[in-house]
Amino acid sequence: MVGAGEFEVIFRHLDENGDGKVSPSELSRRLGLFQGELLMKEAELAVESLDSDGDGLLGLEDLVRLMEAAGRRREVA
Ligand SMILES: [Ca+2]
Ligand SMILES: [Ca+2]
Repeated sequence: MVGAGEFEVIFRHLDENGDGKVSPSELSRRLGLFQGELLMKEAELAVESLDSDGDGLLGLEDLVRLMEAAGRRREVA
């Protein structure tokens, strides 16, 4: 497992009801705080494209891949 500690903190922040999975509505609500408005539909599409096991929810491993991809884009800084 890569960088479990730091990602787990972010993951727990996103996982509002603490069931260990981030649903599209949780993602939309939490990211909405930072990005102004993230439409439910966009959140659903994001989850769909990141979801590795097809249960329609994001697990910690899905979030780790998302963060790693985002981190690579920021490497310029
Ligand atoms: Ca949840
Ligand atoms: Ca999943």
